[in-house]
Amino acid sequence: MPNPGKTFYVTTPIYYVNDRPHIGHVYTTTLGDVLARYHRLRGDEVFFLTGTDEHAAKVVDAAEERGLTAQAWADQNAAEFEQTFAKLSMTHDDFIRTSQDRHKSRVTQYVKALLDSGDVYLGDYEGWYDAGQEEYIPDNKAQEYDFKSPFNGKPLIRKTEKNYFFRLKEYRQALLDYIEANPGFVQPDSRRNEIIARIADAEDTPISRTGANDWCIRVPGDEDHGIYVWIDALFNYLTTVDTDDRRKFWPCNVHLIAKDILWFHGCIWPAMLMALKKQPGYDWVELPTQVYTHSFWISEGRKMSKTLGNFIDLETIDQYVDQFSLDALRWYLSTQGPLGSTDSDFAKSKFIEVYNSDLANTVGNCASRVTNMIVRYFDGVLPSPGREDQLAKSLRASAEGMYNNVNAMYEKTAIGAANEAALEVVRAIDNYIEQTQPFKLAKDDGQREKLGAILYQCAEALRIASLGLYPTMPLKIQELWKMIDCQYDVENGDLQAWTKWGGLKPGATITKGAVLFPRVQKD
Ligand code: ME8
Repeated sequence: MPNPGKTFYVTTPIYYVNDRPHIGHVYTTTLGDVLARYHRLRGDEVFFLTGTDEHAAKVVDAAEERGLTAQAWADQNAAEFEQTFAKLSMTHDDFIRTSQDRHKSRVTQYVKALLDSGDVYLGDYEGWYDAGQEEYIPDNKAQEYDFKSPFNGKPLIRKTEKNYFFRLKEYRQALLDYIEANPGFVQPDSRRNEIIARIADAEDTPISRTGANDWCIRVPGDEDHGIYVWIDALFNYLTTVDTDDRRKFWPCNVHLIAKDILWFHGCIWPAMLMALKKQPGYDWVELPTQVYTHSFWISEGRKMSKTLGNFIDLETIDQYVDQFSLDALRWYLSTQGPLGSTDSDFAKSKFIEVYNSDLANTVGNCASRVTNMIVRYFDGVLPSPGREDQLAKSLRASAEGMYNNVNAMYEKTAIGAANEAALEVVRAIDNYIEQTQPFKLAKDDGQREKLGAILYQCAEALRIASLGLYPTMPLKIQELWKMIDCQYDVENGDLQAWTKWGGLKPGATITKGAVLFPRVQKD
């Protein structure tokens, strides 16, 4: 392993089991998968976590409506998330469910430690609650929202109850100092500014609910209170790796989330970790390196909604995979998605445009051209590189520069830009072919050596580009590797060494293979 001791831990939110998986869940998990694959390819030891958030009050209601126990309903729906992610070739290393004992016992320990230290205390709550989001809303925010949920428009509920509170207010300054000292902690920058503004008036926050039924983790030592679902849920990131063989993965490198849950991840979560870290036995609990907050997918220009019928659900996702391939879907999500602070539109016409221009006409076309010419002119035996002229040198420089460019982008979670940096190399090959016109040289026997050198350079640059594209398009790139006689141990990679010029050896067997991305007509 080229990066001994270097670990990379990436998480997605754990999804509510009441919903069926949709494009939003698939999006965040795809981003996690791309990062995980990239870091494995680099040689890091990776832990990629996703899962389900199960102790929401609405789970009990939904189960009752169906005459099921909450556990049975959660089992059924968690299985759907697991099956969906398996079908989409996600490579998570674990799938945490908050109803599992391994999670419940650890959460009980953490909350006990916070009760013992006085960071959690019993008090009275009177205020607003967004039942759909399972979220307590401060008075000023409730007013701003006109007492309706900003997410589903339903009226906020007035709650008066005895609650355990976390002393969030005491951590205000420490949080602000931490965020200032670590500008990469909340990304992108616009979200960092948003969270700084909100932390400035953070109040102590409820972490329990009363009237709890059996569907919760109890507050230790108090049978009347269940731990508030959000507090239970946030701890998943820690419970899953709080074992002797996994503690090395902490602190988490990237928590991937969307803007709807920034408050919990950018404020409450780090504050709870700060509190826990002070307790005996928890000095290893550092803060996560980054909370990366993407925006939302909308669909065909409008907010996704079941009533509008523009929801990108599992059936629609399947159709895209059948028509364009899974890797094409991953490409669209990774390069056109809402990684920044604006929402992105999932629209069929745009999908086809991007598919044709990036995949059919660029990656796929370049792979076909290069392999076809080597098969046609050299019987599929890779020729020798020969001498490099100026044009060849510049192609080589583009390929050799890719690793640093791609790496710098992945370090910033700029997944779209990382893909663009790899695609640049493919474009450089296309340019090189336009400039050197190998199909013309092929007509002249006296130019065989030159023709061979050009095709070697194209194939070698294509190999390097393919490594940069692999994390996003693992299946198609593996097909391409078969065509150019390459094999890589992608689980234990050495990307830096593999992207050095000269990996392809003259004499290698090049085959045509199937067209990677057939062109699609816009109808
Ligand atoms: O909030 N576009 O779960 P959840 C992009 N259980 N991403 C979207 C999206 C959209 N339109 N809609 C949803 C919860 N997502 C809690 C999390 S974590 C400790 C607990 C994605 O099922 C995005 O990642 O409502 C968002 O943050 C997440 O799904 C919310 O999933």
